[in-house]
Amino acid sequence: MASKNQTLGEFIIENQSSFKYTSGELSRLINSIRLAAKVVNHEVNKAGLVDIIGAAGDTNIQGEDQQKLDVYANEKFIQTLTNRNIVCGIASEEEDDFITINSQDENHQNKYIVLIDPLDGSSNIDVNVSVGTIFSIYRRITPVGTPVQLKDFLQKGNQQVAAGYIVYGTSTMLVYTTGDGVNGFTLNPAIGSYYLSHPNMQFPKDGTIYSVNEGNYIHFPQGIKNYIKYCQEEEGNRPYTSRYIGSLVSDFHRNMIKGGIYMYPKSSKNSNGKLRLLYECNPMAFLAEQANGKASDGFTRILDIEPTELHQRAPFICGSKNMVNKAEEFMLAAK
Ligand code: AHM
Ligand code: MG
Repeated sequence: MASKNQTLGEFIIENQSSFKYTSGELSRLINSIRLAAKVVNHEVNKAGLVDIIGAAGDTNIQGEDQQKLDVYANEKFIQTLTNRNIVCGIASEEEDDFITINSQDENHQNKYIVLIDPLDGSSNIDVNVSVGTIFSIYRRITPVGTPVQLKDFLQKGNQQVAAGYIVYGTSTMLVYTTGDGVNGFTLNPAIGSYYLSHPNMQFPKDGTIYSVNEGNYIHFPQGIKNYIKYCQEEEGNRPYTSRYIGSLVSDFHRNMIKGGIYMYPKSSKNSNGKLRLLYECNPMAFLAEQANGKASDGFTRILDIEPTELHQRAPFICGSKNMVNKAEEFMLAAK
């Protein structure tokens, strides 16, 4: 039984048997993400000291080159997942191609692949605004013991076995699902452990927050323009509140707790929007559905989209079910 003073480590062990493929491998995988996240968190927290300890591109006191935080986070996650030998492949928003692990070793039996956006919203770092890490886990479809192939990574989102994010905010939280609801853990930095602080997270069915970069309004499809006007009309619980951090993880996290909708639609400038289907939309869509919310590209369920390339983009509308349904109605009406 989940209790609020439970650590993430205890929670993983206790819930391992409720996962449909009980090999312990997935638990070990989530454990390594938790570990890498702690290291990245430590670095992100120091970002404000950049004038004192040196900016990216400088050399620090040990003679090491200072890295940009997104490059650092990318390396940390890849290193941790590779060194612990628990995955057979990794794809990252920061890498052009996927990484094959242990392709030389015929004995390696690893079944899982990870897709990761190591530091999402990184333009917010310099101004001390929350950023996040997003991860998505699948079972490979090619035979165990052979090198992974592109098709292992191009699975539909509905095949995910786990997904989650870390939000480096006023506190650091790890929120994840293995297909059995969504649980949130808060890092106690004094002890270095994550504690279950938000068991069984749920999107309220309705909400009063809309999150969209309205600066792009002129470029949006008519359906989105109409929906934004609807959000701003005076009627019932409207006008809604506008809140846009520009960090997907933080906007999503707030909307899941308070009730709201996040939109990154296509525009006349970007025909598929900005967000990446595999690293951003799919994991957030899986979390949303597991938390009783909804995610759509305006017409189609995100998790049913057939990926064709690693860095593919998709329009993304995600949040409280009734709000996403309403936005879809507007999209359909203006089609
Ligand atoms: P990134 O992967 O380059 O950080 O871009 C993703 C981020 C999201 O976190 C955020 O919601 C969005 O880009 C903001 O984009 P914009 O500045 O165009 O509104
Ligand atoms: Mg990103």
